[in-house]
Amino acid sequence: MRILHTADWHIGKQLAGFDLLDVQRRSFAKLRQVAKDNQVDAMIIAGDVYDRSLASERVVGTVNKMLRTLNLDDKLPLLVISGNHDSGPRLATGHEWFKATGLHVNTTIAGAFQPVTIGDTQFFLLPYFEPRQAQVYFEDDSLRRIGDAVTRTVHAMEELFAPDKHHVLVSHFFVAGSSHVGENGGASETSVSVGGLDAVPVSAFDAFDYVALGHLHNRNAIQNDHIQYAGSLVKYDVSETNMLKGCYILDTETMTREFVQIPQTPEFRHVTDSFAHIMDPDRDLGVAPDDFVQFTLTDTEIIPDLMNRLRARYPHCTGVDRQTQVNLDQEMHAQIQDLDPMALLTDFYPEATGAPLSAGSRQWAEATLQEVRGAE
Ligand SMILES: [Mn+2]
Repeated sequence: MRILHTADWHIGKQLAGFDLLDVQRRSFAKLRQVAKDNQVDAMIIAGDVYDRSLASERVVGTVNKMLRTLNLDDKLPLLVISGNHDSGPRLATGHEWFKATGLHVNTTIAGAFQPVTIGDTQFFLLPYFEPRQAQVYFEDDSLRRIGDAVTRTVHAMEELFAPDKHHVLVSHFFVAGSSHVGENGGASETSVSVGGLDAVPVSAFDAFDYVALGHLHNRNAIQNDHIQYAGSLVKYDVSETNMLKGCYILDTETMTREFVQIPQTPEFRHVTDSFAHIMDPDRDLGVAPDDFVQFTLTDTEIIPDLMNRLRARYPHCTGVDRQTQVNLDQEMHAQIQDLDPMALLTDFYPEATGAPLSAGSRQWAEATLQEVRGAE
């Protein structure tokens, strides 16, 4: 049996103020085609279907149409959970009768103990939740960390394991050891990795043959033989411009998976170059007119009306920053840290007042500094 694993659609998300709904619809159409070409038996959507819990009518209409197309037109069973961006109750509206056509939506801890069996595999749908919800569900105040809460949940699931089936978990969490690139805009490798309060240890998932995750937009965030992030359907941050987006096709007989790329149109690119090169009509930067593009300028001087000039040539320019400015700042910062306070003042005083430090002022500053140092 072949199962398509996707996640993090974030329908309704904007990019630097640009509406992405058409981009998302195009990526969805390609995803649908991948499902057809590979004759998959079901599709997993591992959370963050919506970008916001209070989505607009237009966005709700778009998501409904997408799910209906897959489920009713293509007769595809769907396994859907809520992520931290979804409103559980809103996403779950209708789930009681959606089941009739194989559209399985679960947004609660309780629902995670009603596995869905398709062919040779049992699917457990565990949505994103806060430890507080697990404390209430299990009536256990000791479940203060998400890792403990998920471990407890998985132990309870194991009691429901059918011995003659494979076991797949669909979930939406930050797994310890993942590199935290690209969720919510940050390119930063934050320190919430091993043992962090909001991280689930890899060992929590030992019981499962495959763990279909959503949440991190980098599909390579974790390297594990049976745990996989699908990555986002579309590039949502400049840190994701060099990532390949797509989905996974899981073969349940061998429990192996294969990545299928879904190119984004228009593309989202990141270009580092000088303003002159970027504006030169004869130079090919590999940016199509419709592409979203973020620039990092190598120039150091001030460029008046920068964004308007960039957008005149690149209408979908999402932002601009400077390479050199950052480096300069870092260098200056390092130099300043090494400087003696008196040397720093000798430099700073004429910059601030236009006149050099007088002998009297110097004497006074030296005496004050000595006094402060003596007190340390
Ligand atoms: Mn998420």
